[in-house]
Amino acid sequence: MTNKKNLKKKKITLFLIGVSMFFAFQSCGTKIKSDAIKPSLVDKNATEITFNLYNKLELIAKTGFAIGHQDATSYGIGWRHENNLSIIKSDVQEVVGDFPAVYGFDIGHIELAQEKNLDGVPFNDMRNLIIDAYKNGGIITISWHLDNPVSLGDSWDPTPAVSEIIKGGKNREKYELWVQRVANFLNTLQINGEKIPVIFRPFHEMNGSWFWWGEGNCTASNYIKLWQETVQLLKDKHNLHHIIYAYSPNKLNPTDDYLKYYPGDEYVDILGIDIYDFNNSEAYSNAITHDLNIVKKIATEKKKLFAFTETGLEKIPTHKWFTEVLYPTIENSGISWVLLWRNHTTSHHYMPFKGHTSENDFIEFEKLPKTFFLKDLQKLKN
Ligand code: BMA
Repeated sequence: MTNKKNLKKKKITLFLIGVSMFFAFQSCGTKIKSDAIKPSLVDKNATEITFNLYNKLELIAKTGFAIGHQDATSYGIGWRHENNLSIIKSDVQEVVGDFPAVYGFDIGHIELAQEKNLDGVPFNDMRNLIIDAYKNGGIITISWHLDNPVSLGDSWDPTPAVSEIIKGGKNREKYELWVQRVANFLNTLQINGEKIPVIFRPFHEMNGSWFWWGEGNCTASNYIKLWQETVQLLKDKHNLHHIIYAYSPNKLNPTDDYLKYYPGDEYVDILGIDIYDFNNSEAYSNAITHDLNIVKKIATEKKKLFAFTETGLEKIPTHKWFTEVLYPTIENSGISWVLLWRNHTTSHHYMPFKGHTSENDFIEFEKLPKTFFLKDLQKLKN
């Protein structure tokens, strides 16, 4: 008991340090406007609240890391969101009494102008859930499992397509329409006329060969062109200025170069990495330590933030996985957030839910000093 209380106290102390730092820089420059504290983003015309989001992530990383969950409020085990904003559920909330700090969403199939994303989440509900999460102080990150523009198969259809959608490619026009649909959706994420800042993480895990934009299915130089041209379309053609761009390769194989597909400092704001535990905690921890060291070194040189953009152990069969595997491995890593993947079914989920065997371990994880959930972030708000 005493131990738990001490931990909670420590968490509060860390916050107080964070909050005083926050107010310190808020008071010396009026609201993040001073050049000294304005981060250098891909979008030089990013809105003030977008710069603020980046600063908030930086502040979080100084004392801990935000806990994220993919599709946290869209569905969980045994339930789906029912378009009623007075009932916002989350498996995380049911277990620990608090929502995650980072909310992951995926806009796969927005490019096809469909009503629902690839996992059956209606885009109208997604928009409402994003607005609600942001209103409550949550951080939004969006991935895009888009279909293959050439074969019309899904993201996992490796038919080469990148060379056909970059400038000069046969399917360029179609791709520009797809990006326009992305822009249209992102543009509708607004509160009182102000657009909600979003961390966009397209074309992830490109060093693996499972997506059509991945290793072996396109060249690195074409991948880079696709990324750069996509950013240009969103930022310069569609005038989106509420986007922070995150690059996230998958776990590095021994010969992988983290920067092989890197689109350049002018096109990336946050460096990420996706690493899953395939039922081997030791290999998993070693991979995180090894890869995050590399990401941290590069991010520090580039003066950019970094994050653990996807992770999890499917079904969480390992005893005390959160407190004894994940936490000690990332405790001193310097990441801004860690995003656990979705809770789809009892055989495909990465967060515990009420009644799951790791429920108590996750309750302990929430109490640890560096894990920031939604209420912790709310204390950071000025
Ligand atoms: C994958 C799996 C798929 C899902 C996709 C996009 O990792 O969870 O079932 O469709 O993410 O959410």
